[in-house]
Amino acid sequence: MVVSTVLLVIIGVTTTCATLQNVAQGKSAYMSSNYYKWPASKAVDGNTNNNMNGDSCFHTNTAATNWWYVDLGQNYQVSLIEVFNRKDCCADRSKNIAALVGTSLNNLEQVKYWADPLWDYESVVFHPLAKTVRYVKFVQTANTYFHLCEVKVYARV
Ligand SMILES: [Ca+2]
Repeated sequence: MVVSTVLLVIIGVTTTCATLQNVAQGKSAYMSSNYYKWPASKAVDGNTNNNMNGDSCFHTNTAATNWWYVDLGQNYQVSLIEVFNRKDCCADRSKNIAALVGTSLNNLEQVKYWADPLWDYESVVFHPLAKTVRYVKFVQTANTYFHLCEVKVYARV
């Protein structure tokens, strides 16, 4: 009886635990301008290679304000956003960056602001309560180029 009760508990836990999955990978991404051969899609190609010559980071032109966003295609219950900065050089350009999320591009909520340059890896955590998100956008006001190598958005699926 004890064994069967334990088994039932284990089965119950297993079936109610949804797995977190990166729902940004391969989705449509957009940015304020495109520099050379590094479009917005490079930050959702599933590759965290942080060397620009690895061709897996996006890169805008220089501007007072630059932005990048991904459209997840539908609303998800997002628990975690991971950001991978460029590391081969110029990582300090990635500063004065606001992270915004929401279900409409016209009504995004700022959930983080990095005034100082990003580390190699940064994250935004929505735990224990996930946020309903379709768009994840970063707006950089650093009067320089904007480049990131990967953005991962984890949701229960
Ligand atoms: Ca990448």
